[in-house]
Amino acid sequence: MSKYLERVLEATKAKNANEPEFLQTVEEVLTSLAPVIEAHPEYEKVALLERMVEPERVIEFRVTWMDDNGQWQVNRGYRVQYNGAIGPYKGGLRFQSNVNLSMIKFLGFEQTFKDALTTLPIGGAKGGSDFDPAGKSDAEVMRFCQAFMTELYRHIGPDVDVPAGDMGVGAREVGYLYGQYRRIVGAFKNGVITGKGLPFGGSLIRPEATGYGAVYYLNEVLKHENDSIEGKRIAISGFGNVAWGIVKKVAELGGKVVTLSGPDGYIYDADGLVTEEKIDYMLEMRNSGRNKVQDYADKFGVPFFAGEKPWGLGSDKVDIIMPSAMQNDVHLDSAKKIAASGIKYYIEVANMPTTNDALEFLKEQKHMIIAPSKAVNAGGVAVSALEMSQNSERLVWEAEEVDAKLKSIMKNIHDSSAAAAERYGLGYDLVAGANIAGFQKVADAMMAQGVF
Ligand code: 2IT
Repeated sequence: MSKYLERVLEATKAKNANEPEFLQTVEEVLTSLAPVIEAHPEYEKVALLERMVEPERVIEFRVTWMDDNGQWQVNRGYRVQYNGAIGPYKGGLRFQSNVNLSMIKFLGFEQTFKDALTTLPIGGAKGGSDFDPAGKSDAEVMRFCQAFMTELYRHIGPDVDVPAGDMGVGAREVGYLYGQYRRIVGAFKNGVITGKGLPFGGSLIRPEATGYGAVYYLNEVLKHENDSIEGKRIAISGFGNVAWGIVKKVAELGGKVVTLSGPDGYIYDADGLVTEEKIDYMLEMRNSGRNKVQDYADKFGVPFFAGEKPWGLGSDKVDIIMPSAMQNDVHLDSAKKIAASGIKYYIEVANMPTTNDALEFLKEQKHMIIAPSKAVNAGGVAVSALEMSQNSERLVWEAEEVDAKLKSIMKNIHDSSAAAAERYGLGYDLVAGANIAGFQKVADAMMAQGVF
């Protein structure tokens, strides 16, 4: 590692010592950039890395709303506008009780490189609140979203910053957020937020996009290995929107997802989630707000493993692993089980689902192929960018058109990541390749625009 890279990494650690998740992603990304920084001594003079790790702007605000008992509640809201070199800031909002600045900064940093990888003109941002919609009434969620947007509206706009959903922010929340924006501003403003409902500027395929995109990316990996998805058994975690998209596309292509997980444990369905009834039941489970995957086991009579994650299954049961739930879902002990199982494909889907030591360990396994989330899950934000295009054109594209674009974007992300790694003599290293390809585009844009 070059002296410059080392110095920036150490300084970032010292400056953000109380932000562990943020430091985790900075360390992961910067470490894999070593050969690029070596090849570009001109970056040091203009403090490129120092500028890249520092968000352009952090907005933190109070959100006051009234609960159903007439009691006022106060939450904290965030929007981190990380890097706008490539286009308007773009990234989701996460509503969950554990949201803090470290989490939003980690997600915003990742988002910057992910958005660059899509090749579409979008910068990186993330936002959210420590408000948890689970267990709240519909009216409470609406009042919270209205209060949140009453502050956020002044910081966003179609040429400035275009938010979307993330965990805890689905179609319902996006609707309420957009409604309040429209009430305040009194104009469509090209939709201003993506993931909208179809009647008011939403894009076909956006709900499916993250999951579909992940499977399209997986397909490119399998093609590279002269392999196919036909008959493959896939273990995923989570059972939310992203998991649903994966399950649907995998079933359509002749594979089968055999696990789902929730905070309560995981289910194993040897027949696979391949029927319409099972796939639709995922939506029911999510909409129930119970947040229990055991409901699936009870309904379909399959085994449920309380308090466990689906990472202990052997290669007699699973061919591909796709962590699709949340950050730091796979620790070193799970990584060791996965490596020992002989399973070949480890395809990250959720943002930063693997701890750094676990990821390092998995990358060392010669029999395995590891794909990184910032590439694999980029289909979601890519279709968000397509929603922005449709909104600015005042058109709605057909599902087939959006899907075809999504497919070609995912292929491009895979191919450009593989090529970037090749260029630096790293072989088929999709993790380093995604970091390098994403970084290079952001770096080129920042270099071209001068120092500020
Ligand atoms: O992590 C992500 O890429 C998202 N939550 C989607 C962001 C977006 O703008 O669609």
